[in-house]
Amino acid sequence: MDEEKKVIFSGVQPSGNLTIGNYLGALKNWVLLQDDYRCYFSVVDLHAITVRQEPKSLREKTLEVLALYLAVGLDPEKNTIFIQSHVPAHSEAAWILNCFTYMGELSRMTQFKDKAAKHQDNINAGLLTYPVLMAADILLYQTDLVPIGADQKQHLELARNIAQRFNNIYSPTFKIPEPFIGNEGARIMSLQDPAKKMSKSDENENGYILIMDPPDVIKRKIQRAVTDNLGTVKYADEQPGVKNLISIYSAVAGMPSDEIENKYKGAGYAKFKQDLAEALIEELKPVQEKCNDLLKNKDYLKKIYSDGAERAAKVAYKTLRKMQKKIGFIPYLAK
Ligand code: AQP
Repeated sequence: MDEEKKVIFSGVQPSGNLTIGNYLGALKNWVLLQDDYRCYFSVVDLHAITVRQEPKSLREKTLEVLALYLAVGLDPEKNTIFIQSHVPAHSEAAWILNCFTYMGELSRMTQFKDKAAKHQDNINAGLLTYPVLMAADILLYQTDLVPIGADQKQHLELARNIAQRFNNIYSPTFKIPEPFIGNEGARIMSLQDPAKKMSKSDENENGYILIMDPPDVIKRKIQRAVTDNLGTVKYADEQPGVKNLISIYSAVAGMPSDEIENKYKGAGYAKFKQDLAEALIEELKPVQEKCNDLLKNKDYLKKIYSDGAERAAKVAYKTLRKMQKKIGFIPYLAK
């Protein structure tokens, strides 16, 4: 029965504390998918090291992201939840796929150009080959659908091209993944610069709200969020700061933007911001409590990621063996 479900792969990098961007754009939507799809949700630590990470912090963040997956309601029985580096097939497949990817394709990627500009002191090869590892993540599980934001479209297109190229050179090996267009995942922008995506690695902490931020911090950051001097709560491109706050409110309260506009007609920004902060605090409270409880139970988390890695590895190695065989590698274990 489960075999008939379409396969979804997605992940978050443990490159910082997760923001409400990660929550509203990814985690909250994943929970809605778990009954209808066979989902692989990975904490993609191999991806995170394309930017320098402090070892202790990377360990903590990896566990925290895992705990958040569970805290938002992802069921470890229904989904395969695992840490990417625990399944070495990802690195092995990425190396192979590197040899089927052209330099020209990689250097065209806008995310590479952005990240290279941002980390000029560390433009490592991993930053360039990041989309090949992402292709490996996706293709190893014969993924049908990948939930992606606009910024990942180019990477998924590349994964499709690599898969088609490999399939053409040898024989059908990979399923060709499609983008998943589900419930419109809100694209949350920085609270300080609404032209920029809200990012966990933003150096300005007022630009983001973390899932784990305490109530007083959430209130303060919302109060300081950039708006304008028009004074009307309106979902309009001319008011990008207010528009972003309405998107957040809408995603949290499940209320369409026109209803929010009506609710705050003539009310000014103070009341709107106050209510938004309250709504966020309420939304995040149970997630924070659950996450804190889980982080106290390291043995339980260990069991979750160990079981997850075992389940993921079975599927991933099956695809990897196929790749190796087709290429002409001599199998060394008769499995
Ligand atoms: N601002 C956002 N709005 C909506 N969705 C978002 N996502 C991230 N930021 C927003 C979604 O979260 C998932 C995982 O993201 P990621 O950690 O793998 O990488 P990212 O997109 O690069 O996220 P960050 O926070 O910006 O990380 P850093 O700062 O480390 O680069 C994806 O599904 C993404 O769409």
